[in-house]
Amino acid sequence: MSVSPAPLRVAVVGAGAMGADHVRRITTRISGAEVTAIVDPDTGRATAAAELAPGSVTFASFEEALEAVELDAVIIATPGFLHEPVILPALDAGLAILSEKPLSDTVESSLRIVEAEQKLARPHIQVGFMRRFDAGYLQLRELVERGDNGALLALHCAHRNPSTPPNYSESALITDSVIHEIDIVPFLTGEPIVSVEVKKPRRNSLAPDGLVEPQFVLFETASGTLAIVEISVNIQFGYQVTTDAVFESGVASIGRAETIQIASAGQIGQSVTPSFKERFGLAYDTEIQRWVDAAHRGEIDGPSAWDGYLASVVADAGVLAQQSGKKEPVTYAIEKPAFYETRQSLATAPSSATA
Ligand code: ISE
Repeated sequence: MSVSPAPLRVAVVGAGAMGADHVRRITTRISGAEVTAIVDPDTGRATAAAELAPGSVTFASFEEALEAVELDAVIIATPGFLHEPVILPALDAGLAILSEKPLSDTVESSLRIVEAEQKLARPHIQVGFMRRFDAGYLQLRELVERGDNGALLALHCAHRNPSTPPNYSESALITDSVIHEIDIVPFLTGEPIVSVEVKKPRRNSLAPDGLVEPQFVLFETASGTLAIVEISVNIQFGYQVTTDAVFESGVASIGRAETIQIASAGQIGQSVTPSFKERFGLAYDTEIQRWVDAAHRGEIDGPSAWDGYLASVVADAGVLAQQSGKKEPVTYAIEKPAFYETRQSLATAPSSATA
């Protein structure tokens, strides 16, 4: 008779919207894990999140949690600039780590993390690029790999948010939002991004003062595939992420048909998800379940810290391109270490992408 392993004891660091969402997810939908610690200097937020996870204890700092309770794993859902101070001690403690995107806020910090991780025997860090677990993106990648429609030539991506949180800056368009396309374009094409250019159309007057958006970000991959990303972050109507992939003999589209379409009273309508939490809810569930299962095996099962480092290099060039108005080359300072030579397996997903 097989005995189930003891649940992974997880600390969630950062009890804002994303952190609380993960606490709820682990407590209600994920097997093999339990939230035992919640870390947030904001006591009100920590307590509210702890109410979602019976038996969890709140702490003001990660160090306090490490000293006080036994932990196997940590989910880091704080802003990017606060990731490194949690990741480094978590690596020292040998914990399984799920760091929300971005891995960190600078290339230098991402490199320090990658270097620190390589002192261990195997990767411990998975980065929260949840789109890699979304059925549509997985089907699109399979289509590219099968080559049924010839080579992939270009991607039209739309990334639309209804509104921005406080303190959302122009660089956040790249480092907080387009960072997802920065990860998914190499995932789909199998190639690194080699240049980035940013164009700014007429400004949306509904954006907060000083925020120049929407923007169009043009990525070029090593073989010349182009990806154009419209990033609009105050578009009001809801949250929408779509991709149209142009092949030599066909077009595949994902992201438009998540919900039922209703024809009624002379109109055809479909609801739009209000935020990324609903649009990518299933992808988050799959991501966290696979991370938990992998942690029990002593592995990661998704984007690594190396992927996080690559994304931070492209994001840097993207922020430069926002300022310069020019096409900026992307230069990766180091080659991929052998330590990171494992390939993420493709999840099986129902088929709906067409070409
Ligand atoms: C947010 O942090 C996310 O990660 C969402 O997926 C993205 O669409 C949004 O623009 C970001 O602010």
